Amino acid sequence: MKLLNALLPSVALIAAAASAAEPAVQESRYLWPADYMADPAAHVFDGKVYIYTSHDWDSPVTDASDGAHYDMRDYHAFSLTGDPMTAEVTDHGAILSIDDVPWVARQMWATDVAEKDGKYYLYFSAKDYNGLFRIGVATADSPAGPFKAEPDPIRGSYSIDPAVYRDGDDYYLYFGGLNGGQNQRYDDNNILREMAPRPAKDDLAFGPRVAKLTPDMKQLAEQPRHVVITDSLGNRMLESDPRRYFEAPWIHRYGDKYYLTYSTGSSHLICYATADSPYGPFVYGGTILTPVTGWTTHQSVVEVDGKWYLFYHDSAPSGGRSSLRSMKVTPLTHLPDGNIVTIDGGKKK
Ligand code: FUB
Repeated sequence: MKLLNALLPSVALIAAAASAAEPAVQESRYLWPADYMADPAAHVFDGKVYIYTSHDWDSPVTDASDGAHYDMRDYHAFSLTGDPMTAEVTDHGAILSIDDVPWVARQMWATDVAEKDGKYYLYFSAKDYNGLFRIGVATADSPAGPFKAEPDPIRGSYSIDPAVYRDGDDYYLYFGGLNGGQNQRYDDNNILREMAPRPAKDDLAFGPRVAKLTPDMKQLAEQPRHVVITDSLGNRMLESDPRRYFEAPWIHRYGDKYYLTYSTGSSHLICYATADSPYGPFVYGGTILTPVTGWTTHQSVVEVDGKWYLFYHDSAPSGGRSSLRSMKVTPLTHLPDGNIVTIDGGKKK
C-alpha cells in the first residue's frame, strides 16, 4: 500500500520541559511508514525487539458505531536489533490471518505474544460468528511466526486487547475494552448482559480483567478478576472520570512496583497506575501520553538495553483517519520517585 506518510518526516521535535505540568515534547519515530500498523506490543526475545501489530487497511466498512471500521484481517511481526529510535526494522509479514482461524468472522483487534520454554504464544482478540469478541491463542516455534491458531477461542474469554505479563513462573492474561470492545457486557464474567449500554456517568468504571494462564498457556487457570484502579485516596474511579480505564492494558515492572498502563479511550490519554501485586489494586499515577491525532491510543512499554520505550500509534500520517494508524516509538522516562514523565502526543489543539 502506497502511503502519503512515507513522504512525511517523523515527528522529530526537540526535548522540552518534562515537568508534570507540561508534557515533554520529545523525539518520536514512525517505525513502518510503508503501511498502517496499530496496537504495537513490543517484547525483547532472543536479544531482539519484536513488535506485534494489528494491521489497518483501507476497508470499505465505514460503520463506526461499534468499531466495525477497525476491520483488520491479519497480524504482523516486526523486529529490530539495538536502539528502537534508529535501528533498521524488518517486517516478517502476516503471522496470522483471518482465513487461518475457523472461529473468527471479523475484526482482528489487538494482540500480544508471550514466550515459554522456547515456544511463542500469540493472544488475539476477534469477533466470532455471533458478533462476540473472544480471545484466541496461536503458537509458533519462532518469535517471527508463522503462528498456528487453536481451533477454538480460549474458554470463558471475552472482550478485547489481550496482554500477557510473566511474573516468575506465572503468566497473567489481562484484557478488556469498553464500548465496541464489549467489556461492559460482562458484569461477572459469564453473565452476558446482551443489551448492556455503556456505564452511566456516575457508575463505577469497568477495569480490565486478569486471569492466570494454565501451564500449557492455552486456557484460563481461574475465573477472570476485575482489576481495580483507585485514585490516591483509595476511591474507585467513576465512568465520568477522564482518567478511568477504557482499553489497552499493559503491565511492566519497574523497581518494586507493577505498572499498569492503559488507554482512557474517549478522553484519549495513556495513563498509568501502580500496585504491589499483578492482581492490583492499582493506584492511579498520572498521564504518560497526551492525545495523539486519531481516536484510539494504544501502547506497550519495554526496556531495551537498560532504556525504556513507549510503543504506540497515531493517525497523523493518514491525515487523521481513525482506522488508519501508524506505529511509533519514543523514549519513556521513570523518575526517581516512581512517577513517569508525561509525553506530548502531538495532537493539534
Ligand atoms: O485496533 C482496534 C482497537 O482499537 C484495539 O483493540 C483498541 O485497543 C484500539 O486501539
